[in-house]
Amino acid sequence: MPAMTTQRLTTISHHIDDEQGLHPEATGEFTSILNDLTLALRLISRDVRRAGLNDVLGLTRDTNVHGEQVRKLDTYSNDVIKRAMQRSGHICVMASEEDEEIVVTDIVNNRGKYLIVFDPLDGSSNIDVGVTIGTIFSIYKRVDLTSDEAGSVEDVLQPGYKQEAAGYALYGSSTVLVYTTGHGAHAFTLDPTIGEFLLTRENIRTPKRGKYYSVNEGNYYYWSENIRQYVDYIKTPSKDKSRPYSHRYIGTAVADVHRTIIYGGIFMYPADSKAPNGKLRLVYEANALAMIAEQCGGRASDGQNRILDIKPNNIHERVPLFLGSKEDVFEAEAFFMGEHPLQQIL
Ligand code: AHM
Ligand code: MG
Repeated sequence: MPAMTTQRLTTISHHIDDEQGLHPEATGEFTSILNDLTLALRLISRDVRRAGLNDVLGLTRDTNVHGEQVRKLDTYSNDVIKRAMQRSGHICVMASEEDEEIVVTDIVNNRGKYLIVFDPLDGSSNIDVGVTIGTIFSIYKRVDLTSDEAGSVEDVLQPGYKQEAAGYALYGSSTVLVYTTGHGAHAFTLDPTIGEFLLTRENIRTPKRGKYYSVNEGNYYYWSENIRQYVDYIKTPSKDKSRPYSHRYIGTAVADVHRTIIYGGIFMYPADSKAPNGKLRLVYEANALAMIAEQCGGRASDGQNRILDIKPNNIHERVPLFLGSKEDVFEAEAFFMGEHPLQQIL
């Protein structure tokens, strides 16, 4: 007899409907947006799974707004999400890592109350080598719900605490979708034979403290002294054996964050002398990951401030990120601010 892998069979559509039931005022618009998005994620997953067999590997001739060469799968994923999100008429504007400017949806007399921001294919450097990549998204309500004007950049530049929903898809050993609407974060695994995301982890909880740290240690030389001290500290054996931490780093934020929220520990991309604001983008990477982390009982900060409280000024702005188990992130913040008691004697 095959082993039972899910306690009760709940598809993502069932789950989205159940969540809608928590909001008696809901009109179904939000549900329809989430369903369109999961269609896009299934299409991207299908092409990621066949990468190498189809013509999606390698570079296009373009460079993106960040000066990076654009890969074919980046462009494909960006197009799929934009096409899927135009369907319902409920999205008024979008912003993507791959588009320099906002994308106003092209639907006459139907402006939509919602907007979506996304990184269509996170972990681009891992695409061509069969290593886990992902998609990150956040959904907001527009600032003025009574407006019949087109969506604008002001709608996109809302602080992360205003997210109505956020999540990511991870194209790894299986395709996993984690999403939240502010009532816990839940993971679904795609069964490719039936094309459905099935609930596999309800209400994920991150341990208060972990044993893993995840950071690009190749940047050690460029970090501030405080960050170096923190990383030295978590690598130094302690009498109670709570340290050293083990190191894990994939180089795809979605994958490193997913492991961190499930197993605990800390993921960070701090500022350094080459990248004074870190590398990750606030609007379509850090905010969604931060909302998921908080919904799992973890913490996400820029070293001092809660990520979700930061008001973005630019759709592509970068932010340092410290995310994971609450105690680990608090400890990293203490080092970052030069306030950790051990810092004086290190
Ligand atoms: P991308 O969106 O262009 O793929 O860049 C973001 C990625 C993150 O997924 C990851 O955490 C980071 O860049 C890795 O950067 P580095 O190679 O500097 O460690
Ligand atoms: Mg990215």
